[in-house]
Amino acid sequence: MTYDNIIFEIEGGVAVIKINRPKALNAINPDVLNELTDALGKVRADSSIKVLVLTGEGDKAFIAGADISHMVDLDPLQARRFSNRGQDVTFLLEELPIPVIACVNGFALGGGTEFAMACDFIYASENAKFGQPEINLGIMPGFGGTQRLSRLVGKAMAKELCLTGVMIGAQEAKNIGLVNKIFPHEKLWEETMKTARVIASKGKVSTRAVKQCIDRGFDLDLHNGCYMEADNFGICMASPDGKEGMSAFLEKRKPEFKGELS
Ligand code: DAK
Repeated sequence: MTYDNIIFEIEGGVAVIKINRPKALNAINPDVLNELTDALGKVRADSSIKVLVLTGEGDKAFIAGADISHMVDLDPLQARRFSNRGQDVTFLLEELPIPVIACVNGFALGGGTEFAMACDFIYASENAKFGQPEINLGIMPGFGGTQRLSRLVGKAMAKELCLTGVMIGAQEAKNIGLVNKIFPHEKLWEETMKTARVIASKGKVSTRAVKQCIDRGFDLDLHNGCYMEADNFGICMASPDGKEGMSAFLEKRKPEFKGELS
């Protein structure tokens, strides 16, 4: 598939997907969803990719939401299908076996906040703005916003944001636990890639195990979560990367992780 609405690049072990509709502030339409689905399939299938960064093209927006000009004419069944397709993309992002960083370089509204929340963590420019403004359009979040926001920032804060539709800046988003780190706008890309490369230098078996244990364990009780952690710990210990990492420490050298399971 050729891409007209996203840019997909691989640099070392880091894949980058940029939503590429800067004139519409990277709003999401069905073409964007199709292309994202295709690119995420490629990311999943390419074992050389260790980390994914999701961002928006241009200086102004990560994603300013679902494309309102597309949504305005949808009937209820088409709207449900559009919502399902957007939600499918959030699950593809969330369930990738590699870590995904959202690099939020401007507006992340509606579907933009929702896509960012489906990533493993968010780095934001000090110009970034987050929000669930669907209520201002007479609709509601449709790409998982009511569900992921409440899990990330608590029910009361999620309700306030979804019910008022207000935009919040990067600092407030960090204060409520939505954003991990804020950078000056011109440093955001460099800092995001720095972290992406750090994670890409680790063993893929252990990065996958950490992501899965935190995600899958979150909805479990502590005992079952810890049981799953012990199983994954065993897999890491049995992997060549586990042997390599510990041998390298004892031999006082840098480890060379291969990311193989056996
Ligand atoms: N959709 C389509 N076009 C958009 C857009 C959007 N979400 N956001 C911006 N644009 C377009 C503008 O129309 C404008 O196009 P031209 O007039 O130049 O052709 C261009 O991008 C530049 O925008 P502005 O001129 O408005 O730029 P400003 O700097 O003045 O304002 C802004 C920036 C981000 C504050 C403003 O554009 C804005 O308020 N945009 C809308 C933000 C928004 O409401 N986002 C949430 C969208 S709703 C569901 C499925 C999904 C969803 C809900 C339900 N189901 C199917 C049930 C999700 C919904 C959403 O995400």
